[in-house]
Amino acid sequence: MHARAALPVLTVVCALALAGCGSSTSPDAPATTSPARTAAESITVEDAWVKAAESGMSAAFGQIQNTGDADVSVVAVESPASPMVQLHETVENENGEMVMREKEGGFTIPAGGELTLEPGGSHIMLMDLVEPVVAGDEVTFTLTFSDDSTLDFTAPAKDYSGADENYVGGAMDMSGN
Ligand SMILES: [Cu+2]
Repeated sequence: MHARAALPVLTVVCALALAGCGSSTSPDAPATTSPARTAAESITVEDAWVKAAESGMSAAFGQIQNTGDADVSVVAVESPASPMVQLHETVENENGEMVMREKEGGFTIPAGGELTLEPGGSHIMLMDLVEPVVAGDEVTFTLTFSDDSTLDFTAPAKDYSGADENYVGGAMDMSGN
């Protein structure tokens, strides 16, 4: 009786899934192409701070720096500290008073330059604080740029007895007489 050792046929399928770096057929791209940078990648925010306030409005300040080679526009800003946050500028009205209002088109930071947000000037306006902002608190902001990229930054709160410009917004005119 023949004992035939049935050798199983090992069908080893070497399914080596295209490991490693695939064949990167370098397309003859012109040498001028550089990786596209988002606006957010060009921006840093320095020395940010928020004015401590019990309720109502407050404002954030700091330096927005643009290290890129193209102008950058901040078109919107959000913060968990207020359901409405605006980009404000301060201008002189016809009566010679300094008033603040929403900056049309947002903030522009020139290529290689910076924009200073400061009391009496441009600032980020918290329109309606959800809770008191106390000195030492950290308030987070998210800037949105014109290319839809975003940048988060955190600003500590501090006591400051200024930045009380009148707001000349339509629906929320706070100038009590
Ligand atoms: Cu304001």
